[in-house]
Amino acid sequence: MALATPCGVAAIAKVRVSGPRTKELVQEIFGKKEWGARHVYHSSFRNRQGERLDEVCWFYFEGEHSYTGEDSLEIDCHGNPLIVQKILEDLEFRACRLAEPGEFTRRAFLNHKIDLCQAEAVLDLIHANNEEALALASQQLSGKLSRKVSELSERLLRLLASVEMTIDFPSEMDDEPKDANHIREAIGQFLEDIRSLQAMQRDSERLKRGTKVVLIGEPNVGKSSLFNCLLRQERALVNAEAGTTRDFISASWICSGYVLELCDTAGLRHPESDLERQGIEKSITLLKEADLALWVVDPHVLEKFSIQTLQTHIDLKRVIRVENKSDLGTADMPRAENGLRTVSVSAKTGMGIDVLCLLLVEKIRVLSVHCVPSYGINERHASVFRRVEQVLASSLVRMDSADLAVECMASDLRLALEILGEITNPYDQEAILDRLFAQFCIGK
Ligand SMILES: Nc1nc2c(ncn2[C@@H]2O[C@H](COP(=O)(O)OP(=O)(O)O)[C@@H](O)[C@H]2O)c(=O)[nH]1
Ligand SMILES: [Mg+2]
Repeated sequence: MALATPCGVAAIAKVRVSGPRTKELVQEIFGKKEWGARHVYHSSFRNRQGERLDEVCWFYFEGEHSYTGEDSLEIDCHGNPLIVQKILEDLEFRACRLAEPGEFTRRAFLNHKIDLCQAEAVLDLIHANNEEALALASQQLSGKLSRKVSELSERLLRLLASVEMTIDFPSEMDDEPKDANHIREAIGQFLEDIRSLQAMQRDSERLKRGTKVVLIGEPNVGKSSLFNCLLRQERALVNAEAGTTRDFISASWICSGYVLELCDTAGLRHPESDLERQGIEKSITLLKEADLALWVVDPHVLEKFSIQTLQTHIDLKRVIRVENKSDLGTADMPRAENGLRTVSVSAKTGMGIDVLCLLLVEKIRVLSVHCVPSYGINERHASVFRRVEQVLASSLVRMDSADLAVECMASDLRLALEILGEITNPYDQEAILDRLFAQFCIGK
């Protein structure tokens, strides 16, 4: 049993119970002899002493039709933490145990309701903070990656069958070189496919953590002012004195539905103190890790920080040049050449901020369009693919140097198949399950 909704005051709180004794529990608590599965019932929840704890709605799910694959009960009570506590205490008296984090999903996996990459997708679905990540997690939960893996396994099985034919009926294989070529080609194609799956890991992870946008530029150009203006709150200190921002500050910012991580950094100049030097080093590190950078400049002041320096840290395609302080009038300073997207804004009056947001969204879309993975590949999947790749690539090399017996080829293919299966059904199950479900909340 567990509370499945967040702790705290809310309209409704949901308590979940799962396990073989659920039926007895429903009889005991609600005093019913018969009830239908997946129907809503309205009853008083009375504790063992007969004291009414709340008016609740409850649902019963039978065996394989439940989330966990076992008989389960969901109780919707009023969202008062005190009521929830009393209900949980009463259930404990009735010999229920509090669930571990992710235990409901773990049971769903153990009862074959979902496979492991679908269980991972449940976690991704709950934590997705942008549309693409949500769509990806939802597809994964419906079994998209699982289907891909079974298609890949099918291909390996077919290859194994043709290799085994060669072993069993060597005399009938009058066309042997053609057959070897076919196997070689099929393995080559297979390797290409799993390499492209591995390459989807980087973008899958960007989607999960959100796009990182870094404000970079010389001191006093108005980076912190822009940071506050975009977030619509006074988060960063703003001062006419140069070198105000020493440490970087980051905040979550939702821009046209995209969840971004916006970072304000220390201004780039020759540092006047050790502390400022450390701040500047951190700015450069952040710039290198950034998905996008807003290069803030004050066009009324001669620039010392050059575009060439910028280019050594980030691809200019990922940069927008923001000319700030436009409320002070147009400036005569030369604009950056090189086709950088430029926008004129005033962090003070808010002028041009809408255009900047549009440009930013356009950049994010470009990143999204070119970099939306078809499958959500996490580190565990990528490492399985890497191991499959190693086995098959070495097989191919030995096949080319003609020192690979067909029997060995067959055993390599069997090994690759076994490893591939770990995506949906891991070999070292307990350890992997413990690691995965520790990231879940209690009640999921
Ligand atoms: N007129 C004008 N002043 C600004 C604008 N943005 C920032 N400032 C001023 O420029 C100075 C430096 O701003 P700050 O945000 O601390 O710059 P940072 O060092 O780049 O973070 C402050 O005095 C701000 O009030 C703007 O759009 N227009
Ligand atoms: Mg600042």
